[in-house]
Amino acid sequence: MRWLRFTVIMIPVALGRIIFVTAQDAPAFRFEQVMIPMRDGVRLQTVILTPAGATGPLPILFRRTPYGVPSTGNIPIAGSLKEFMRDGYIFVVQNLRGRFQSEGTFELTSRADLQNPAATSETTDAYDSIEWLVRNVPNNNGKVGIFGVSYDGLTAAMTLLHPHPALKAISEQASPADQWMNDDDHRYGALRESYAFEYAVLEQADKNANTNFKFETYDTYEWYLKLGPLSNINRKYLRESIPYWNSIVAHPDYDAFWKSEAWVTQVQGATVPNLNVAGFWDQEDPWGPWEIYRRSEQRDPERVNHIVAGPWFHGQWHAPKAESIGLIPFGGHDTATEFREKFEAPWFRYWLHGRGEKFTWEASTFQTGSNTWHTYATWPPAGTAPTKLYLRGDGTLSFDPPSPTETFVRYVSDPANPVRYRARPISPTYPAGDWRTWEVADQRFVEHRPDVATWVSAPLDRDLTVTGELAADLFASTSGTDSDFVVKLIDAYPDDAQANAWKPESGPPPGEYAKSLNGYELPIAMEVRRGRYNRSYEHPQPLVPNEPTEFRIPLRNHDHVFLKGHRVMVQVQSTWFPLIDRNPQKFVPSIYDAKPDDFVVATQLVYTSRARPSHIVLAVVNR
Ligand code: PG9
Repeated sequence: MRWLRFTVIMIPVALGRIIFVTAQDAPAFRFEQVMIPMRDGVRLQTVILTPAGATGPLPILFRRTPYGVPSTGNIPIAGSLKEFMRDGYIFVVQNLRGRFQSEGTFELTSRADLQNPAATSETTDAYDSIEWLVRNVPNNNGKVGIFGVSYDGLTAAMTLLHPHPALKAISEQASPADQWMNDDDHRYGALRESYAFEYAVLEQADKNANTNFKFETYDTYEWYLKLGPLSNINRKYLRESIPYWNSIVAHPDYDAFWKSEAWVTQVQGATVPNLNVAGFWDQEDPWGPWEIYRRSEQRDPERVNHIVAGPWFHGQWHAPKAESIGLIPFGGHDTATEFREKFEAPWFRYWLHGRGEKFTWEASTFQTGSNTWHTYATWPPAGTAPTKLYLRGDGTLSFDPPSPTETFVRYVSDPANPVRYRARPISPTYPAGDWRTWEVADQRFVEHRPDVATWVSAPLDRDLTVTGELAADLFASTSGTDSDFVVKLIDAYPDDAQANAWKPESGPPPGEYAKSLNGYELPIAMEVRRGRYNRSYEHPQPLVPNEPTEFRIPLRNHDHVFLKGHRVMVQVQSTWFPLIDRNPQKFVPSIYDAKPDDFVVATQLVYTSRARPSHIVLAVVNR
């Protein structure tokens, strides 16, 4: 992205999200580095940035990260920092245990065993650090806020399990919540192969660095395909040197290991005011914030648990500006600045400075399609109705139920020729390239593959607004004994859509026709279901060959308007590579130990009849 290039100093907020700033002559902050002792004696490298010339006691804004802390107080003021500086905070940034100069071991874990007084976790490390900070940082006002995106957000979110009394507000942003169920590493047990592997290397290859795996080929699709079975990652490359990767392959199912990682299951209510933040096109952690929000809602008498969601890739709300994602414009809004000015800064201002208004809404979204901000008194909002959109035997989509005649759509899935998840060449995940925006990629690049089944509605005669949780209910069979089903819900733009984005008189820039929005197929929701886990996450079972089976596939929360004239589209496929590892399509005890011969071609049927009515459940507003 262009704004990457003219940056003088970068403060890593978390990988993929960076605050960009322009260096100033005089340091903006007084810089101090300390080693803060935890309850087990391990000391964590912590940087304290006090605004130069600050007068009066200030609250502390704390961020905990595995990615490295600033090394100077000469930090230019931009992004969130710009908005925060208007109110005044002492900023504290800490490396997690085992990262950079922090002592201890970085396990890349979100386990929190609060019953065991000897156990440490991100919950206890945050608690111990806040205790130290309020006692030792000069001129603090005794109030602490914690925030961050992704891993930094996880460390903020985990304070919910046992908040220090001085912790008055948090904002978890794109935090994962249960790494087997969703977000970075898996989707309901289906391994996110490229991400899980590349991220584990990034954070565990070198304590003092963020390490990008060196691929031998430019196109990682080719690399992962040539790799063959997943066991070759350790056999040929890592040789068991990356503990988190070893854990992943040792624990294919939802066992005690993953259940203890699922820290969110301990959340039973709102323990501290929390502003959850989610991106609708977050390519890493789209689910965690909603799950943290949902669990905190179980008990929130003071109404201090809120969610803000917008049209963003992972952490895009911290970019200097967010006026579009990929080719998709946001109707003239700079949604990043708007987010920070309307939500993030006022949030901490209210809870830490005691100024401004308490939020009275439950959820705020930047609704995609209509490009407008909305606030909701409840989530999902009143007035939405779960509405079934049926996949029909003739390739259409309709709100009318299908006929009783048994019909289906057939395709053949071959793990040797998997459907790519984005157009080749597929650059490595890190350092962030096309990865950030792949979730808005035009799906025409796979539409005519014979192993991608497509359904499409007639052009809409009026806007179709969907606000709330979406799902797919697929009736399907496979000739194999295990299989994946990937569902994509797509907004298919009309052929003249570009006129609405570029001014008609200017038209697309020369040579940019292929990049136009005309006929664009924009994914709104995408998810995968791994057949072996259809009945039980703990005890995978083979599918019965050719037996029609119901697969329920959650598609998460959304707020989108399919505009009049657009069409709704659904694609179903059985590979999504190398985002998701290949299912051998033959049941084996662990896919991670599958042998080359286990990978077989399978014939898939998606049923479209009244008895087996495959459909999408849309949360439709006032249709
Ligand atoms: N998505 C990254 C991550 C968070 C938590 C655990 C593992 C990975 C991140 O961007 O920080």
